[in-house]
Amino acid sequence: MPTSKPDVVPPELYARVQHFYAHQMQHLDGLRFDEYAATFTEDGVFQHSPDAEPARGRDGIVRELVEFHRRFEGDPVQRRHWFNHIALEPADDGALRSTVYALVVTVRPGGRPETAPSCVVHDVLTDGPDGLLLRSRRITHDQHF
Ligand code: SDN
Repeated sequence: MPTSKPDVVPPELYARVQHFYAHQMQHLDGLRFDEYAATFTEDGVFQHSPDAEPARGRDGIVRELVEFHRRFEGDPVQRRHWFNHIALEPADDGALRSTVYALVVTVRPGGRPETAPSCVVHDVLTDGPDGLLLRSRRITHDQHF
């Protein structure tokens, strides 16, 4: 008789995390930065690139995303962040560690999709009265290794 492994995440929680990511990344790709930032805790930390300073708090996250996206001003680009291989592990303090593969796909009108960067997302999620929220997100880029 197999014993239940303590590190196995219940399927319902796994599905909630997928649902959370789907809405969150559609906010980002739709340039709804306030909504994206609201998926973090009030004191959440977000580092989208190894060479960027971590942004702290929801206002700081919005400021960082507005600043980052200035490079696309006047450029009719659609970026989409594709998540796959969501690996969840319960942390000792009740939080949830999530490690995810992510590809950023870029398309311009009439153009072909370009895929870059290829990333790994290192998240810490909390599950409380407001549902799932990100305590921290750190993104590593494969070209830096
Ligand atoms: O929020 C993310 C991001 C993200 O915000 C990214 C940004 O620029 C703003 C979740 C998962 C992955 C990512 C990846 C990136 C890539 C990063 C740098 C770039 O596109 O050059």
